[in-house]
Amino acid sequence: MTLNRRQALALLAAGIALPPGLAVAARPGVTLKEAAGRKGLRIGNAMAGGPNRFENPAYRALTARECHAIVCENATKWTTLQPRPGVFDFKAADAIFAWARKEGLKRRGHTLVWQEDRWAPSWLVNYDFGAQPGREAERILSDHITTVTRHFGDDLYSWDVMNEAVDPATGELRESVLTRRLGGPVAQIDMCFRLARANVPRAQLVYNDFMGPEAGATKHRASVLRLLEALKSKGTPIDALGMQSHIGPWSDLEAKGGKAPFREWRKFLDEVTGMGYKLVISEFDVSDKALPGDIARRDAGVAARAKDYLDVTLSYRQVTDLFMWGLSDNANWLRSQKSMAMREHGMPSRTTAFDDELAPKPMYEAMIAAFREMPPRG
Ligand code: 9MR
Repeated sequence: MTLNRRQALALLAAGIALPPGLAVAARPGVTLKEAAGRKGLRIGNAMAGGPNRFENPAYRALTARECHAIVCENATKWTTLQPRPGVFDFKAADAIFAWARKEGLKRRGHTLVWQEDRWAPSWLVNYDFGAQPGREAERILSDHITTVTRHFGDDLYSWDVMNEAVDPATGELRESVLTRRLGGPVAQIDMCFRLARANVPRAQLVYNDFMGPEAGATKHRASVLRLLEALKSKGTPIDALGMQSHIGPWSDLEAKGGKAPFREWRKFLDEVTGMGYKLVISEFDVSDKALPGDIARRDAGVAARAKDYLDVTLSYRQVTDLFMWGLSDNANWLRSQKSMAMREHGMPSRTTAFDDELAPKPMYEAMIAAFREMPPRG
């Protein structure tokens, strides 16, 4: 017989000694890292500052136990690294990466540029580009990418170079404070990748976006394909597409039933891999919005969504990495998102593989099952 950690702690708290021979399931039988590693898939987690995250030794230990790699959730964004023009601050990122190195975890960067002005530093959005705006924009972009990539050098094996360049509502490429001065989005995106390649020639360079399998993302997927094609014809040095994989709620998929609605997703992945790109699941979590409030049913729904998505997506051997956007429910961004997490029951969201006590949930079992069933990576 096995007790879970919570049951064992409850017995101990009640002063009841654990009977001899009774194992405490301090950890599940197999870790995500072991199960995925057997098939050549690298598992990662996004690490951010804060009490439920980097400041919690148990959460750090869970990450080291379950993962091969980490990415900084926020500490390597432009807003953090260059909060004022020409002033760089690497403190937060360096601390997270130093810990990861000590634990033997590999490290990746997110994101050199986040295209939407809303997520760019306000100094950049309000910048006076002067009499030669193109030249000044190029200087600023080059200074940021060069300084940041050189600071980390070969310590990071992979970088999101460009994040979310497509407007999902219109399917158009976003214009930004930089694209308008640098000959449009395609020219500016090309420039970002070339700057990255020139400075960290050994790093994997990734275009990262949140297009998903749902019907509502048809324009988004089409636009990402057009962008990847345009960049390929320019010879832009991109190695992989990052599929953020903030999945669910999929009312449109679930209403139709079964896995058939993944047809469009497969077509998309066929096209991306047909162009020679690798794939990275870069920010995995599962929204529990629109699932029942009852915890057992909600956890089962989240696990089922995870399994359906991973079965299809991991059937592509080109997926080399799977990064979770937080390992536990209280370390996931959806917990504080009123519009995207399930709030109508007034209950905290449950969107990841581990609960607030860091005990594994059905989504964790679903991930292990998906890893067992997927084909080995090349
Ligand atoms: O999870 C991140 C959250 O903590 C930040 O406040 C937010 C803004 O920097 O970014 C979140 O992460 C986003 C990621 O960088 C890009 N894809 C979408 C992620 C969730 O919004």
